[in-house]
Amino acid sequence: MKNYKRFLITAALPYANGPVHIGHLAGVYVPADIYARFLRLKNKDVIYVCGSDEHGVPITLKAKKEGKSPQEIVDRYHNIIKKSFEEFGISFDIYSRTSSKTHYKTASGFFKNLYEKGVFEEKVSKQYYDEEAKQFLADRYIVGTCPKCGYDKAYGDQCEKCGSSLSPLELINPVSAITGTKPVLKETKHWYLPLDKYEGWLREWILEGHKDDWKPNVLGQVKSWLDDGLRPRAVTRDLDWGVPVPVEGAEGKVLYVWFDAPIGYISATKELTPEWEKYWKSEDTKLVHFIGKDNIVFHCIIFPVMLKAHGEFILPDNVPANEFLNLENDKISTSRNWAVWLNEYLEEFPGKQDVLRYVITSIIPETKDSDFTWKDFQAKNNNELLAILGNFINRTTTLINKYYNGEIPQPENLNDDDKNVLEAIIKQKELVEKNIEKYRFRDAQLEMMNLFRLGNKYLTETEPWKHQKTNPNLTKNILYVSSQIAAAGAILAKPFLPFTSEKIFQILNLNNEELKWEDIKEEVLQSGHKINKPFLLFEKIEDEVVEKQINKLKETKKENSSKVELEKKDEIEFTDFEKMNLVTATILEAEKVPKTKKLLKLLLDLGSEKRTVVSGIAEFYKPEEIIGKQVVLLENLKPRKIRGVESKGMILMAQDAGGKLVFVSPEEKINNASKIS
Ligand code: B3M
Ligand code: ZN
Repeated sequence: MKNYKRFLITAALPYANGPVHIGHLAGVYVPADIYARFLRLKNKDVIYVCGSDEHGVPITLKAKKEGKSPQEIVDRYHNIIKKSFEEFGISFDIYSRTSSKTHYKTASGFFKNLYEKGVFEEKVSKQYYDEEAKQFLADRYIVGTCPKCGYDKAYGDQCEKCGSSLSPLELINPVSAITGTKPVLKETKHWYLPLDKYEGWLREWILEGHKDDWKPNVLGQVKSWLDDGLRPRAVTRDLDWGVPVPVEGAEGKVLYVWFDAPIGYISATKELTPEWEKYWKSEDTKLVHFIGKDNIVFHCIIFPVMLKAHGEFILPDNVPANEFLNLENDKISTSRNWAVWLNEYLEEFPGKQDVLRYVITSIIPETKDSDFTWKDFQAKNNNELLAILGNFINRTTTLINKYYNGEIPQPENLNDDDKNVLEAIIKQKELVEKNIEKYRFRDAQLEMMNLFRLGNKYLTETEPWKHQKTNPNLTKNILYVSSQIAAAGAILAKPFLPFTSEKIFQILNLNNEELKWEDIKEEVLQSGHKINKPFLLFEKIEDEVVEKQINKLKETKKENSSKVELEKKDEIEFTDFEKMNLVTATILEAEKVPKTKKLLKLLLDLGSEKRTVVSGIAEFYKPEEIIGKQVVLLENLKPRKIRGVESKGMILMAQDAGGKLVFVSPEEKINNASKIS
């Protein structure tokens, strides 16, 4: 591994079109924050930069919808987002924004540099145009059916269902997102970054050079992009919100948001320090981009190509992208309001930032999607933070105050057990360190907690309160050892639980600023050091409190369900309908498909034959409650193997916008195999 002199940590710039939620924290900002805090504790030269991404279609669309200017929208959300991050202790060295002057200059200069080097291809092509809005429709301004998976709300740049990256011309039945009208094709000129020319280099740099240190999910996505073949990508757009294209003949055109946004990392660094070049242009700097999985292509392919083409900048050493966080088993969604918003959390759980940080870190979607539930939140607060960490600090410091007037006792003849516990300080420190360096923050936090777990167990087993009268030296030894765990643990906890760590320092009468990673030793507190009186670090979270949150989400589900909007589809012929053989059938048997959450295997009575069908209804129906139910079957659907079971046909279900599924059944019993027409 390379020995770097300094670290430049970036976290994806959130779009300033809405507040941030727990998914953002878990995927990007908390892991990056742990990493940055850890490096600072190790006295490394490190900067952690971020800012609001204020361009792009989601912002202009929102502005249009609300009858505001894009600037008004980004001003509002930039401030909300910035405040939430501050309150959660996300320790950016700078939180900038892409509407800043510095950014305009930097992004513009970057484009010009590539332009003058002749990097871009200039092309006139036909693009979709909305004649009513008098505007070209790029990216999210255009919606249609995904050619890859058939999802009918795919955007011009991406299908959110299957993750494919798209171009507007690939969409089936495209319509304008502004007016809903069918667009026409019109010629326009744009500048393209020839990604295809960098394919060989990307393969070598990432798939060879980083095959052992980048995460498999990241390498996998990069490989599939490269295997698909890269194409030149337009980096300009016909829009009026963004950084103007700084060349002649480009009036009315701006830089593509994904061209300017990553340059935002550079602009933010410039705003932070006049020494910004030291971070961006020296091979001694380790650049790490923290992002979510939907941003992999931009950070592993497009931005590196831009940097490479420019030539003066370093490339990322790693891009530890995370998967997605779900909420109560359902995809987090802004439009369905299915999220825990940070600003709302803080109103309802004031002072409990570390609880959320802790729970979130324990479920960072490092290798696969993970799930946040309020029950788990409550359990981790009550059974871990309070019962282990809080309890240990409280017992240790209460006893030291009670027996020694707050002075750390002088140990004498520590026994093997005591020594083993002290040695664990070093062991746990190394484990935390190793995991953080490999971007395994869940395990790192677990090992931090294990030190407190060990301390708690040690106290419970040695029972110092029992020996105070009979063998006061024994009690002294135990409390000396415990106080070392408390102090070392407080430093160890600092990257994860900054607020709690600070409180423990206060109780221990230590200076938060002065203690560093190297101070995590067998002796952190000297005998005679005077500590303060303890106060509670965590409170029990009662059932009612989390039930309130769960009910709030249930209400959201209900509201979403009642908001069903008629979805329009293209006209079909009667003969199209006739192709479908819809018949009645009765469920004879039902069982769960092993190792799946959603699937039931059903045996159906079709009159003259029996049929096996696999149906994704297990979250809504229990096998035993649907036996005997008459349903409608699409009998002639091509058979499919689902989880090893051959499924012949499909049962008709109605589904509302909240995702709820119910059977479509005949109004009264009728013979099986009766035809539906
Ligand atoms: N604005 C965030 C997103 O896709 C996007 C990141 C930019 S990082 C340069 O949600
Ligand atoms: Zn798709």
